[in-house]
Amino acid sequence: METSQNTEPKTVSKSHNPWAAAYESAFMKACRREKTEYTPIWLMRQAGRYQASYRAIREKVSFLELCKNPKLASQVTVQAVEDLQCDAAIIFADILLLLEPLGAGLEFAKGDGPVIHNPVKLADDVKRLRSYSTASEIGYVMDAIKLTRSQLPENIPLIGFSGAPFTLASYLLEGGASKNFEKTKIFMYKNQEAFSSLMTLLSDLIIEYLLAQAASGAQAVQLFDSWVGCLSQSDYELFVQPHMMRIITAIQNGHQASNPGGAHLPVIHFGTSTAHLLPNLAAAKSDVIGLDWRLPLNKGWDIIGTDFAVQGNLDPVVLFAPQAEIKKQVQLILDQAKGRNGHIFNLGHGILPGTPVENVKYLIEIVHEYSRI
Ligand code: 1CP
Repeated sequence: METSQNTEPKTVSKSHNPWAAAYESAFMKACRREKTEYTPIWLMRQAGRYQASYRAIREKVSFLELCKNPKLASQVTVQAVEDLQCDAAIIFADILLLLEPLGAGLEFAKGDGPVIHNPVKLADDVKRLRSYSTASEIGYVMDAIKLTRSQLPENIPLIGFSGAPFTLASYLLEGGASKNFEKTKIFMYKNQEAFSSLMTLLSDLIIEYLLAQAASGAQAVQLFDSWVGCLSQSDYELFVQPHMMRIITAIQNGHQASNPGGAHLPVIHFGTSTAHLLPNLAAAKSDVIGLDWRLPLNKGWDIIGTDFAVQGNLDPVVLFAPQAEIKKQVQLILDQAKGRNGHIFNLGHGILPGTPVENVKYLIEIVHEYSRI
């Protein structure tokens, strides 16, 4: 496998620039709300258990070993794009990797999802979390990004990502996955100062991490606030929104400062069950807002307004339906987006493990075919 010799992002110049083709891709144009010849599509969790090639690799290595091996992580990332013929790659990693160097005791237990062995229970536990440098302690993600950028076709942009602080904090406080987020909310109400310190600590790491991913070759970044929809609007405003505003501003300013005159770094701000929070998400001023399927795409877009591109919003369960139903639902979403620049097709949440591969490929084909002008 070739290793990359020249992976530093460059400003767009007239001489050959390995970043120019990705910059002019349909995905990047849609992030900038420019007109595209067809609607670009990529899928959250496009690399994963629904693919036989992924399952074959996972028979040999654990999930954490896969994430920490840049060669394998890069292979899985590129394979998904080649198989699906989608319009963007997302680096293979996990939002929870950021928690491991804090001393959280991260484990992906077989069949049970993630486990945090040292959850935060008391206000003082926040003080015991160890701050660290993302470049050195999770440098394997940056290495995987460099390698992936050198392996991907030049016109396929590479998306970097991080969990957003609330969603990451929820794993630290619950000790794993949760339905009702009681431990998270009780801690947040009881220990408001410690909760704010935790959110600040995570936000600092996220900013450093996403800027390092961009410096290594990620051309857009997504913040996954998957579980923030469990909060009321007033709690979101008080406990989360200031942190999201700080993170997105710091990423955009930090990227500009290290690449004067260079390409803007689009930020995608994603959450689920956020219909009631959309004006608050918009206040953080990302470039793109990810919408789930609970609200029609056009209604979500009307709420956030025309200053944003949108990503979404097919229900992942529709991919288990007959292809005629998939086609109908895709056409509905594309019709709702018609006449506006800046739609990136995606699911409203990640691909589910048992999804039929042929339906995922069919989805991508019909999005391209039906949206082509
Ligand atoms: O092999 C396996 O069984 C591991 C399954 C798996 C995979 C393929 C996990 C465990 N993570 C991933 C990869 C992953 N996770 C990617 C890769 C890139 C791609 O999209 O192709 C990404 C972007 C994530 C992000 C992620 N991890 C999120 C945010 C998105 C979302 O789904 O809301 C979350 C919440 C996680 C935590 C996580 N990691 C893995 C699981 C099963 C979970 C969810 C646990 C839960 O329900 O709380």
